[in-house]
Amino acid sequence: MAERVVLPPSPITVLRNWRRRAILAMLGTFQRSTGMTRLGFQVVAVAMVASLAASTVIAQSTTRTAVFQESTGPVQRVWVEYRPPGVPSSETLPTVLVLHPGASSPANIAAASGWNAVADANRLMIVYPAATPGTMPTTGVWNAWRWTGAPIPTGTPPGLANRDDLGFLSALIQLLTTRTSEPADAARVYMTGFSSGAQMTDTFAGAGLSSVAAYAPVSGGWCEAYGVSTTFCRPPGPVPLWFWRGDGENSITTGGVPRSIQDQQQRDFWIAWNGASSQPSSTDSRLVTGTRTTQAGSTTVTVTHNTLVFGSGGTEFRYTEVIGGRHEYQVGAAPRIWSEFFSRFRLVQPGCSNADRNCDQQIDIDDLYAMNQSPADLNGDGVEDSRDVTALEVFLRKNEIADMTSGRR
Ligand SMILES: [Ca+2]
Ligand SMILES: [Ca+2]
Repeated sequence: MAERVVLPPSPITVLRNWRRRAILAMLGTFQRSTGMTRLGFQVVAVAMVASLAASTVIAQSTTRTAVFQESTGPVQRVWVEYRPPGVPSSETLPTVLVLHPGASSPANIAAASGWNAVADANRLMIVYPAATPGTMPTTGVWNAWRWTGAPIPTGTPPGLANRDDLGFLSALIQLLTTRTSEPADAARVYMTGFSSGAQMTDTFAGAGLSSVAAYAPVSGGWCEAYGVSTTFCRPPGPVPLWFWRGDGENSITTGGVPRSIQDQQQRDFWIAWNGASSQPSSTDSRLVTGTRTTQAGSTTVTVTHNTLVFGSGGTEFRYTEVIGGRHEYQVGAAPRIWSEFFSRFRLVQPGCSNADRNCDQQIDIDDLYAMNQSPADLNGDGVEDSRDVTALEVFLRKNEIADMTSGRR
């Protein structure tokens, strides 16, 4: 069956908050500063210049292509969408983007992750973007750790350095949330991925694009091992994020840094960034039986999920080590990521972090004033109250002190 992708009528502009510039006074006292200029913005036109695509429909999965105007020029991109059977095309659905690992494909990660079954049980749309431009089949890696200003990461394959995967994923979300047929809910878009796809998930989380409500990178490396400093990762506000790893991944190394160390670096970064305590707010250990799907077939296995929770709600970072887990999209992860995590979060104002209360694409003292006047549910507990103001104040204070200490300001 041939279908055409319905594109928005006008170019789409995405504000990318490259660097946060806070306006906070020293020594923990917030003051209004009128002398500061509002730096740190760059307008990136992510315009879709053409539509096209012959699509292949297999069950409820549909392969689509479109040409996006990325920073490098017009590029044809391809992805797979899944909607549960029987859902009307007019219905707006919460949507999860699932990013494949390197040398894999949307079809492979769909089979290995189990997200289509989660979609059936919870009435979701699942979108599997492909890293490689063009048409299916595709087997690329994501151009991760490419925050603005960051150096080209160690080991970047030739030809990949200029690919604008941040622009692609941002434009894809715009397309999904603005089309009239089979639309995604702009307040409830989520992102997860495995390996290279996890690294791209982290990259998107840190880029300040604010179109995704919560993230779950599964078994991916961390930027420092690729020679990229965390100082380039500057999301606008706390980022709800659930990181997963398998205890069988310890021997994987990047640039001589074992994954066990990379995972600790990632954990420490997100806890600090979100302003959470380094002491877990809760812990959980449970046996989980699920399906492990590889090219050899599917088997039923039982593993142990050991989870540490830091912070709470919208400032929450979760860290799960799977005992018996390999380098894989962890067994039993997808149903838990949806039911315990993604389903709790939504963007109050799509396109803006919930910490960016005045929606000007930067987080600063003005948001604290605005949050005092009219709280948004920053801590994700379903209530808009003074605890949300406190969450923002903690975030601003902790990161401002870190910025001054490290000389980033
Ligand atoms: Ca703001
Ligand atoms: Ca709240």
